[in-house]
Amino acid sequence: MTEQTPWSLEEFEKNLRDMERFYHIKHPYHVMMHEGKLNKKQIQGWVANRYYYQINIPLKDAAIMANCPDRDTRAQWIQRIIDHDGAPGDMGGIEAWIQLGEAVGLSREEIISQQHVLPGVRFAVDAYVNFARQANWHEAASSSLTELFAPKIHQQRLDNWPEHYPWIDSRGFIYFQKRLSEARRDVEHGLRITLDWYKTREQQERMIDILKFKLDILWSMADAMHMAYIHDMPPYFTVET
Ligand code: AHQ
Repeated sequence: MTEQTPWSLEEFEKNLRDMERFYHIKHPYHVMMHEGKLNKKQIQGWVANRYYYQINIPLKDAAIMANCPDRDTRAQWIQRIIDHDGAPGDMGGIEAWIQLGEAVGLSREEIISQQHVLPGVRFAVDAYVNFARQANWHEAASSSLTELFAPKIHQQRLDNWPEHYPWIDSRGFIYFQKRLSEARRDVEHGLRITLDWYKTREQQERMIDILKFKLDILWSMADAMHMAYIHDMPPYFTVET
């Protein structure tokens, strides 16, 4: 088979951005959320489950740093851990997420206990962290590029939650506001690493597959929540306890 011609940088970036069609903004759970069709339990379920994703992002980013020998990359990447874990004068995204949980009526203890985390959500998040631990650090770094599409979904929440969910204390929106700028900055760095690293057509197509793997993670998390909170079919719902 003849070696296929690599995509130009413009083609490669376009093909990455075209993966937006698989983004979880299209998942019925998120569509119902943005249309104001979720009830309090369904919003609480989403916040309580996404907490598990949020506390694992710093572990994922630390795994990437542990595998990355390049000092300049690490000096930039470390900001992602600080954004979530916090620093003097900045409560951090995990604390902001707990505040979102309290704003939707969950207690701090309930959120931190992970008692609501569904097996399907846990498996998807753990798959992401384990991928970051085992993969080449460039591939793990590239997998964060689903955030190319994240500002839009954060902005949608800021735009329509106050109208659709007036019972949610606006303190809870701090997280989404934070991510708007952080995601844009992270994507700039992640895109640069990605466009510089994948040279052959085979490597470029591997990157598209990696991005699809991460999109599958986000979609699968929403699937687990949809079964449990929309169809009222949580794991073992048929089992007599
Ligand atoms: O709140 C999110 C976040 O901190 C991150 C980190 C980044 C990564 O490293 O994979 N991805 C991500 C995402 C966050 N929020 C999601 C949402 O829909 O609220 C979107 C998600 C992403 O697109 O990967």
